[in-house]
Amino acid sequence: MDIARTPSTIDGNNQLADAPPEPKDPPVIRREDYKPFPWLVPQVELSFDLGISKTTVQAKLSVERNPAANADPVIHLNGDGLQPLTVLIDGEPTDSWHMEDADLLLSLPGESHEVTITTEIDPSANTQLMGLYASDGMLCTQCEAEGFRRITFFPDRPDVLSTYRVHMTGDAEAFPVLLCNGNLEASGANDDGTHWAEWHDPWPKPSYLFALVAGQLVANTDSFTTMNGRKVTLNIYVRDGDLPRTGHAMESLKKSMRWDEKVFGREYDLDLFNIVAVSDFNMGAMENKGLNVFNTKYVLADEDTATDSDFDGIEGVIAHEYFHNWSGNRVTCRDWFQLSLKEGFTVLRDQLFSQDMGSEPVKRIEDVRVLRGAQFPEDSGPLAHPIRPDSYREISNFYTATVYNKGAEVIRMMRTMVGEERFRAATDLYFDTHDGEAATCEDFIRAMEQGAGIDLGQFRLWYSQAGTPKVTVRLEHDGETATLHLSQEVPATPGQPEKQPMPIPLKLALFDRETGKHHGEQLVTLTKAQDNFSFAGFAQPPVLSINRGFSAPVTIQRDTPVEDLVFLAAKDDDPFARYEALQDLIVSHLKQAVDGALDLAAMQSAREAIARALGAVLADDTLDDLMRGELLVLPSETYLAETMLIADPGRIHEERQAMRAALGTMLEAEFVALHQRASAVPFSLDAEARGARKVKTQALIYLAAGNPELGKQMAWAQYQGADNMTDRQGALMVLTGLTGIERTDALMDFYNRYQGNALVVDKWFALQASSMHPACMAHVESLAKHPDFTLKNPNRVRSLYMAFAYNPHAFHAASGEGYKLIADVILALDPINPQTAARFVPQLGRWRRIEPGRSALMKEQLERIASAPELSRDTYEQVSRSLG
Ligand code: 0A1
Ligand code: ZN
Repeated sequence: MDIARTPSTIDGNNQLADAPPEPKDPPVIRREDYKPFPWLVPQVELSFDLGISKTTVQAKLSVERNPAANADPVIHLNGDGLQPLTVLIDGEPTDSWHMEDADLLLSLPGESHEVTITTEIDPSANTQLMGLYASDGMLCTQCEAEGFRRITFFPDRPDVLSTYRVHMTGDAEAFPVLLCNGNLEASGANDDGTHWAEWHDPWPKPSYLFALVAGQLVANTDSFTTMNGRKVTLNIYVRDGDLPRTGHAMESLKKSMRWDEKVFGREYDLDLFNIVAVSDFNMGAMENKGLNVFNTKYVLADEDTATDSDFDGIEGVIAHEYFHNWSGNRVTCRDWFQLSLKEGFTVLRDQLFSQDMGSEPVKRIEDVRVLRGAQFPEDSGPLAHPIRPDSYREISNFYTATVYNKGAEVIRMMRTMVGEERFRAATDLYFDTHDGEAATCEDFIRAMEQGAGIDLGQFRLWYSQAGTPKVTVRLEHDGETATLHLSQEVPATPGQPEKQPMPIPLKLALFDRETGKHHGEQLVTLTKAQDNFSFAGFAQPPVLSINRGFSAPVTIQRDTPVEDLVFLAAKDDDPFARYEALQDLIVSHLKQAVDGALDLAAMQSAREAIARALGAVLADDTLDDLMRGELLVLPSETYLAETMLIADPGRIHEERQAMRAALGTMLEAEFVALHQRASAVPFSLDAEARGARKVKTQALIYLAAGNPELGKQMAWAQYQGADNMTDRQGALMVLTGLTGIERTDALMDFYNRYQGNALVVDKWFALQASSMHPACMAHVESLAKHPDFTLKNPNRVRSLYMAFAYNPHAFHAASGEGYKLIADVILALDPINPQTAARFVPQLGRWRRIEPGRSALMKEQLERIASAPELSRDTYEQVSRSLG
């Protein structure tokens, strides 16, 4: 049972209260109902007596009436699964409190008081990993969004800001390291084998940014001197044996700190910045003030155990959490509906950082791929919501690609419209104006308007309307003039049947066919449902390149002539547009193929055109290999399905694989040559060597599809000769999709080599669960019985089951067994870790967009979950929205 819904049985007079009926429907929280909290809590003193299975918490809150709110003599303190052991007002025991569900309500007679409450928790029983929990013998916390109420009773909402003083005591052997937010002010040993530490965080913060860690940890220590000369000690705490794998994270942290000073003028504000890596964590990482807690996946890396993309992931997540120190911590959110205020902005900041650290176009393509693969499907399904949602039942369900990634795109559009300089002026104004406050998206927009001098009246629709706008494009040519006809439609989404036109900034260029050149990129903003834009001086019809750099998160509908796509794929000077043309060429062909609209001859000639375009990519020596590798990646099956009203995942898989095989055959010699050339580049972490590794595995993927025997031989050779994880994993991925002894041998070798390294064993599970092998489902079923598998560790659960759920050919098996398997996982995981369980629901929630046979089977599984007697709020909300 979800503890949050456990009826309360005690009140302040220690009498048994009537248990209220179990709420069938968890309540809906609405944005429009926001009210400031009647009490301020300027200071908090916490005292922890730490133990793995019993931790005692004493919380002393100084509270005073909030002059900006309606007075209320009762202070409402949230709790989740807690019982108060003692309640004191101004040091005196009181019985003027009672429980309301899981919360504690306390009557306060005066204007200001000191409230002291003692609670006791069992971290070892906390499998949700929210609040204080045990991981591998250490204790750590996760408080965003509503975990603090599982530690002590508190107004657990982001607009209540307090300074924290924390005293922690624990066994010196079990917990030699005691960490909390802010600065360590004192520490010492007791006679009984325990020791203690006292931490003080001078910056007022909401409870979701509280963190505490206690355990046997070692640190990689370094330092950073800020632009104004503050010397900051940096620590990355890990398990003893992991220290040699923290170097990349530390370098990433120092780069992030320097970059935020240079690009956003943001300086770090404490003398200490600590990061702790834990292996049990629901998400990627958490930006707690001065004490970031990270999933080990986003800290630990070396060339033997991490791929190039793992290295990039670490750099990006370290930056993301560090950047939150300003966008999130110094300026926080008023309420959880404003989540995109900190997340959308921080994702944009980390994207811009990664663009600057590596290849700008490659990073842009990757980010757009994520948006299309994860956010577009969300925006077109039953879980669609605006980047600033209007309601929720469980806020954990709104840490979504929409709030994060579309949120970043929305701010990126503002930046595109005003330019970098004015954007910086606006972000400076935002930080200056709202420093120390709990702000709203509206505050951000207003700072943007004032600081950058732009009217965002209509643009606000991007915050309130869900759905990916569809822009239809037609180019007409008459005499000397080219006329662009644009129209837009924002699709209906749940709760939003009618939509208004939004401002859509589109970067475009018109190319002269003869010279292959254009007269400069332009920005047009479509603000109406329909509009025309004329361009003079074109004696011949130009070739249109539109939504360059993906300037707006929309889909473009256009019947672009194949020769124009081929032209752009070869000549566009915007690398993103070049990628896009190639993708369009492939997507439009595959859509026709899936529809059965092509006879043999048409199929052959379309594949030849694509092979020519890819051949040009292979031969183009102006491209670096990182970009070449990017251009070779085929549109995903999920994205292809998204471009169709109703998708047949089986047909999509067949046609995409058949095309890949045809390309592998037609370009066999070129791919073999590419693989040979790239294999000669020695290992290093520079762009050239990384590019070489990327194209090497891409070549193997095509070769394995076209000529499995050759692909197998080459992959096996790459596997055996690999001196780094990128090559080894790439080869193993290809082998895992094939049959034969090499597959078995390589998988066994990989497991034996890395047994005991949890992050690499995760890869081993994930490779098999995401493989192209026809028996993937059977493999997953048997891996679930592997001694290394557990439902208790979110990384392991994701490596097996999330990989499977996002492996279309396996998940969408026509028999429906894939759906059943995921529904079983949801039901088994829900009582253990509801947050992670609920994250599987969206895949089943796609049922309305899938062909009727499978659709019915998906819905059936959703209904089976819905009828389970006790569902968490998390899963209940996702399932009911998916069926609604
Ligand atoms: N604020 C974090 C994300 C995060 C959210 C909830 C968590 O609880 C399970 C953990 C992390 C970020 O954006 O990185
Ligand atoms: Zn974040």
